[in-house]
Amino acid sequence: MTRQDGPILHRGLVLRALSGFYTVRTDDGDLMEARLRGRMKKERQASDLAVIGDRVSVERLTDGTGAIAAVEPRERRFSRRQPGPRGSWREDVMVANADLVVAVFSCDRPEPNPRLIDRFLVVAEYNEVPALIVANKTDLVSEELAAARFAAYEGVGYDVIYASATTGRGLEELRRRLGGRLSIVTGPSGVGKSTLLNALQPGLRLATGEVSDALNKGKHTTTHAELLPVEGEDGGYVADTPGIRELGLWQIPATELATCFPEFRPHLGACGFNDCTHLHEPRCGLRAAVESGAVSDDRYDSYRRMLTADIADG
Ligand SMILES: Nc1nc2c(ncn2[C@@H]2O[C@H](COP(=O)(O)OP(=O)(O)OP(=O)(O)O)[C@@H](O)[C@H]2O)c(=O)[nH]1
Ligand SMILES: [Mg+2]
Ligand SMILES: [Zn+2]
Repeated sequence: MTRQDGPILHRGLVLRALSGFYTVRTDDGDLMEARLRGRMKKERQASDLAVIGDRVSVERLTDGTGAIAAVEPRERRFSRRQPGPRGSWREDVMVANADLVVAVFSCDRPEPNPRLIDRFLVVAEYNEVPALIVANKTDLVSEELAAARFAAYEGVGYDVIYASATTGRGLEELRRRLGGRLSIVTGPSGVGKSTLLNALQPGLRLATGEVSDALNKGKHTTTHAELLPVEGEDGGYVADTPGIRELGLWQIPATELATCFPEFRPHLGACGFNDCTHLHEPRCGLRAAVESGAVSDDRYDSYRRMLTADIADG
């Protein structure tokens, strides 16, 4: 609580942000419904307004609601590129100050798409937020098939939790990872993000939805992102988020995009050109690594597609 010639300001955390209305949990533990002060709305760009995970200063008004007077600078953010009209795009900050991205995919129903997994990992790397993969619905497939779909990511250094919200597999490990952190749970629709969180904390009662039989896709049951307190002595917050259809990438230059694939890094110094795009230049260290099998064809293919798609729509 601070007094700055006038109103008493409480510090707090934005748990929910919905069309101009924010739910703020103050450091004293109160929940407050708040709006931005008029002056702030004018000063800040639309993309820059408060998002979940933001630390804010809020004034309590006489009717009990709050007015957000300031948003503290973000230490980190997890954001993607959102397409706008006529080829324009803007930054969509999904959560501020996240220190873990939990990328959930299912072993089946829906089947995981390796190109999309790689996009999630690249966005996490680009935002400099550590990523953890959850391979959910292991109850639907054999161990061999689950490993065939996810073991390659362990090979390049990501932790993979093999889980099932149905049998409880992997839940203790997931609980341990969430404690004391601000995490975002993200991934396609229907993979079981909300079901996993309900299994961890039954009191949450988050809405969940069947996967369509005809399309083998989720039905976008979760419609807005929300930070939920993590039970347990370590505390922490976890954001359940709506399923993502496409994950827009920034126009990441080739040299930077390649470093967003951690296993590429040791090979990049061997390229003949400093600004090698690793697509067609001679003496390319990355392509040599792909040819020798040190780097997987699949991951290189993801890199190539991300780079060329970005050039095409840029
Ligand atoms: N067999 C099986 N089904 C699961 C598991 N986890 C979730 N499901 C089912 O998958 C369907 C989708 O689950 P949700 O939790 O709604 O998925 P979501 O990822 O939150 O989806 P959106 O909110 O649409 O993004 C539901 O029918 C769940 O019962 C699991 O481990 N095994
Ligand atoms: Mg959901
Ligand atoms: Zn190269």
